[in-house]
Amino acid sequence: MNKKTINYLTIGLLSLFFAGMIASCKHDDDEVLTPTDPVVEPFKGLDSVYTIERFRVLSIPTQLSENLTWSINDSLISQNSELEFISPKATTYPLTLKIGNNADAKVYHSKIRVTKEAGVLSKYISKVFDFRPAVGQFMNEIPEYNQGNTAVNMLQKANASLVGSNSTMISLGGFGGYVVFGFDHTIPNLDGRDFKILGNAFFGNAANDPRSGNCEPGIIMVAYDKNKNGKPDDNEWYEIAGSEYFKNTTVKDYSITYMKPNENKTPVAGSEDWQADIEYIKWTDNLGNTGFKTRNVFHSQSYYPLWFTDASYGFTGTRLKDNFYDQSGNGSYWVGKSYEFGYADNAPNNDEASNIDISWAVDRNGKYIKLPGIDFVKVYTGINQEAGWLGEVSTEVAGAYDLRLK
Ligand SMILES: [Ca+2]
Ligand SMILES: [Ca+2]
Ligand SMILES: [Ca+2]
Repeated sequence: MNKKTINYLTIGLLSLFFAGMIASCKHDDDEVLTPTDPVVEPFKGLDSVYTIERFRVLSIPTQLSENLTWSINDSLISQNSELEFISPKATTYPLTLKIGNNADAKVYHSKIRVTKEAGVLSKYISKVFDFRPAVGQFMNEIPEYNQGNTAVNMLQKANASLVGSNSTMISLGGFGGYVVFGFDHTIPNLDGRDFKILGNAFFGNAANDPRSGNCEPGIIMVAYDKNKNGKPDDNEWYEIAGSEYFKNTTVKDYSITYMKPNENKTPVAGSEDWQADIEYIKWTDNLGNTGFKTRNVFHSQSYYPLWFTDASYGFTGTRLKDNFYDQSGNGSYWVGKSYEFGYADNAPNNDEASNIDISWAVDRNGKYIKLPGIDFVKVYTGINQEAGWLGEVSTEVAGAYDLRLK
């Protein structure tokens, strides 16, 4: 290699280097400037055909403010400026869009071709995004905490528990404790109930009310991945308005704070001279109440998530009326009443009450919102109650599945 060649090479490499720098600068600019939502062209009529896989949402934005009527055959399917269409069936639908009112309405025709998906879809949970439990008697046990585990490790364990068809149970602890999970497709919102959340609820054989027993209702929130970025964003969440939502016994925006306990202030948990610790974990709420989560004789490990290092932590959400009561009158037989519909871990897994209709979703003002489907679910414990010797009421989640994907 002569000197000239080396010079050319150097210049070439330098040019590449600068080109690379420019490219990377440009890339950075792009990242800053890229809008979250795609730019929408002005409406120029419908395409002759749209193609989408089943269990995916097809969006046809028009940006029009006139009266719109989207229909398939004779069925009206939407009156929004943006059509969001999803189908569980691979078939072709004739689509009609009518713009404006009767006499001078413009009518456009198209087709939506729904194809079978390329890969294999799972009807079960595909990913757990977040796990932040409250304090409770199953804390650090399901899933199991090992010395040195971090929040990342515990999230992996929640994934190992909940993903797929062989899911096992995790406990969310007392009020507010939550888990967030998602699916590998959009669960369509069709007529009736669309998905099921599994728990460990059962009705008591000796309960006077046949729909009472081990029912520990959890609030359900749902999110449709509107911006299609593969994760739930804050503005995509809606609460499922269960049977108690509109009652004045339900407290919205209830906040609770749990204080880390001094594990050494009583005799060693489980030892001979140890009694149930009735002043174990102090809590305060935004209504001015304060109380203690007790430690019972059945569970001697710490009830405070040991991977949380803060001296206190808290939650805000919808609080349901206490549902456990002492049927025996002497403290020996406590049962929890199942609420009618719309909660997790509130009825046996084979009961219709464990199935959820996406149409029950409401916005922050309690107004029903029509979602085409959902990609993510959040469940949190909706009760703040100590049920005698049973301890705190805590929602368990043991999986979930799409009722539409067969
Ligand atoms: Ca539905
Ligand atoms: Ca999103
Ligand atoms: Ca339970």
